[in-house]
Amino acid sequence: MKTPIEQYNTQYIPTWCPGCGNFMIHMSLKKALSDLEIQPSETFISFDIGCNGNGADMINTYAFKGLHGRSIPLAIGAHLANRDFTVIADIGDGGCFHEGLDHLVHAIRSNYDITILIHNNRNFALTTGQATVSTERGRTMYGLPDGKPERDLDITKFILSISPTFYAKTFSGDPTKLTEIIKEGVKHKGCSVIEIMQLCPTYNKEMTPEWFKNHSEDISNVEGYQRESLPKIEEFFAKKKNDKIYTGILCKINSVKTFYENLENRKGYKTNLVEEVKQYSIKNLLKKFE
Ligand SMILES: Cc1ncc(C[n+]2csc(CCOP(=O)(O)OP(=O)(O)O)c2C)c(N)n1
Ligand code: SF4
Repeated sequence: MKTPIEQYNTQYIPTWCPGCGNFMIHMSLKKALSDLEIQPSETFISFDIGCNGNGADMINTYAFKGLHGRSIPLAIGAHLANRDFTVIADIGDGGCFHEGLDHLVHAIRSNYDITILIHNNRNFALTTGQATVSTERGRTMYGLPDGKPERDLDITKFILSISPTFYAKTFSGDPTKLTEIIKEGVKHKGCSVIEIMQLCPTYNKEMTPEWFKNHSEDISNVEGYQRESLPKIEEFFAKKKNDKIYTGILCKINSVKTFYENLENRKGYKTNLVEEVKQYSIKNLLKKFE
């Protein structure tokens, strides 16, 4: 059944700052689900803590807002309970690369069939702009009047080093491309990581649309780039000498089984865990606590 985009709207009004990239990310997510004809009642999104997570009230799907850095394990749990659902984890760069970094690593490594949307605004925004691992070294941030002292982490190389089966990098200021990438990520069988460079005009003033245009290039412009070969991709980024941000689908590997497909004890099961647990009564177990 066709899913009009309005079906994903709620009565709540966003409180994001004017010009915040979260508006476009939300709109693109709704458009992608609508284009894919995925019903709100067939979608689960786990939201993180942060400005990104404030979107939880503004999209009409099943949603859960957990602790900071934990939206990925919540999504994994929901997916394993009911694999008929489209499951998405929404998270900021602070939650993803600090509080919840271990969850990102294991989600990718295990290849759970979920989509992870990382809102990378290069700071902890909700708590008024502290430095994250993706804030440029030397940048003056809240609590760091002399600039961020730590070395940078190259997020792209880091994610590629965990052997993702789908990794894309894109920009909140280009909703058309963002929508297409979300659609590809949701369709991919396995863990799809979509890192969205997100406009945050309040605490990341340098990253304007103009700045992004001058500092990025679509990977499809790179002749001979092979997004299906991890060794070739890693070689490309290892040799990269410029400071360009490459966008688009950087990696798409279809030959790796998902976590569930590798589970020997679930082979042949046609049912989902949510249906199976209904067959068990926990009355006797509860009696112990009476
Ligand atoms: C475990 C834990 N650590 C820290 C906090 C405080 N905290 C709440 S929101 C936030 C910033 C969130 O930054 P990010 O995840 O990048 O999301 P953004 O606000 O930038 O969208 C922090 C540090 C918390 N709530 N829980
Ligand atoms: S602080 Fe930044 S991320 Fe948060 S709502 Fe404002 S512009 Fe958006």
